Amino acid sequence: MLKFDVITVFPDYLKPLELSLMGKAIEDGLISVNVKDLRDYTTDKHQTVDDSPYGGGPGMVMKPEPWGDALDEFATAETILIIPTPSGKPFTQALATELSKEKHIVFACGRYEGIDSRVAEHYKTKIRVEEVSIGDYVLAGGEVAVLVMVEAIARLVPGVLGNQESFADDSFAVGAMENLLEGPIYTRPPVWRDLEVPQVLTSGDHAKISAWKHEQAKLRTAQNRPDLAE
Ligand code: 6GU
Repeated sequence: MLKFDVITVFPDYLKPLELSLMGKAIEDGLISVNVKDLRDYTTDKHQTVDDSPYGGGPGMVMKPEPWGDALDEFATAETILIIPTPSGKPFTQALATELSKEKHIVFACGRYEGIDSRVAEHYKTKIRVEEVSIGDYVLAGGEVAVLVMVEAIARLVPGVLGNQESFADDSFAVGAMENLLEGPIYTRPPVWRDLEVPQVLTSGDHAKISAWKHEQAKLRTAQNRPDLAE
């Protein structure tokens, strides 16, 4: 059982995790997802979570005190704290695989310009803390990044996917097809709008099919991700 806790000022943003594959994994007791409102840890009448940045600059910074009170409640010695931020290290399939083997992951969702840096600094002295980005673009807050990360991590938990082979040849899967994008895929009918399924796939020659798939994966990688192609 992998437990996810998500702390956010927009709990409803995480509702999609109740659906589909994630909803089924929760129902099956393979993962749990608990969402907590950061404002429950404020002490003033207006439930203030942000303030202007020291040193000037645009926007607002999330105050450390509510985060400290919330994280003290959720973090144990076994917890990995993930802080989504565009200035974090890249979220990759390798990191997702590593995190899928953990017991407890807490996500601290920043809004505005982010969370006072002392929060990460403090918890780094106590537990494993990772500041993580899902890509080179800027979102309005960490919530959507958490949807992405929870789904990527949870589908790697044994039993979440019906067929354990379903992720063996994912693009980026650590192992056989490392750093190759998946090539094209087909199903019935054999001809659709004059387009035929590549004949090799109906040949029954599994060695030939394997070689073709690998070739296609290399072509697609060169086309779409020249940075990955050697
Ligand atoms: Cl994790 N958070 C935000 N706010 N923006 C992002 C991101 C995370 N990853 C890429 N852009």
